[in-house]
Amino acid sequence: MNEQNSFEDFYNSLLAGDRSKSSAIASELLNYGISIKHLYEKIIRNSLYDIGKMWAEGKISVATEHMASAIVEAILNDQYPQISAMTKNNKTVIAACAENESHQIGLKMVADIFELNGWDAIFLGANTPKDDLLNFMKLRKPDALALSLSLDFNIPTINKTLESARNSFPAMPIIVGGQAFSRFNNFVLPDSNTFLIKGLDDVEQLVKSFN
Ligand code: B12
Repeated sequence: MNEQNSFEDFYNSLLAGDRSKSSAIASELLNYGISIKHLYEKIIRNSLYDIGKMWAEGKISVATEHMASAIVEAILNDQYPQISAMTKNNKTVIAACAENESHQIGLKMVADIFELNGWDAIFLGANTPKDDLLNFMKLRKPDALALSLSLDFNIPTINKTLESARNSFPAMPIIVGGQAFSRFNNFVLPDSNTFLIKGLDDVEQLVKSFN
């Protein structure tokens, strides 16, 4: 297997809207023995980052970007049977994007890493209103909360969510991540049980420390 060729084939098949070829490349890579984390970051995430650049430069349309992200979401969902087949540890994480945040693919990858490590991940996805999230958490009593943010101008919004979650759940681990935090360098973690994590290796390491 040549990883660079696989990356280029995957990227091109996303741009062409070829769902079956994109899906076949992902399956071949997993059959070849690469890990889910590697597939997610080196092939899928990096393809979307390049697609984001093309979109920002006006070289591809919004429609093409939507098509590519829809194919990616389908491929992530296709992985669920192997991801959830682990022994469960009776722990639950709630995974949500902050209010006004529509970028949910990275968060879905994070939820899958929790699942791979025996957790149940309740994936709420994009644009989760703060009060609804809090009410849902009170109902489901999770063991951890994972919050994702891609847009740096949404930092004040996530701060309000963090404050409310911490008031209601004083000891619960809260994990935040997403591209907003690499662009906004002044983010201050509110307490020692809130973790700012960049990539899936670090997510897995942290999750293992909770098990
Ligand atoms: C697809 C996409 C969309 C889709 C999202 C669809 C979906 N279902 O998620 C849609 C069309 C909704 C969208 C909308 C917009 N988008 Co957009 N989008 C993208 C694109 C191309 C890919 C996003 C993605 O999935 N990346 C791949 C994932 C896997 O990467 P990731 O999110 O970084 O996740 C990784 C880590 O960050 C981390 N992580 C992520 N979340 C979490 C959470 C936790 C707890 C942890 C620990 C880790 C973690 O783990 C992941 C694996 O490594 C990006 C380009 C890019 N650079 O990403 C632009 C991009 C993010 N979008 C951008 C913009 C500007 C917008 C819009 C404002 C455009 C507009 N004018 O309407 C809107 C905003 C809507 C909103 N309110 O949120 C800009 C943001 C620029 C900035 N400075 O903030 C980008 C960078 C494009 C660009 N080059 O300009 N977008």
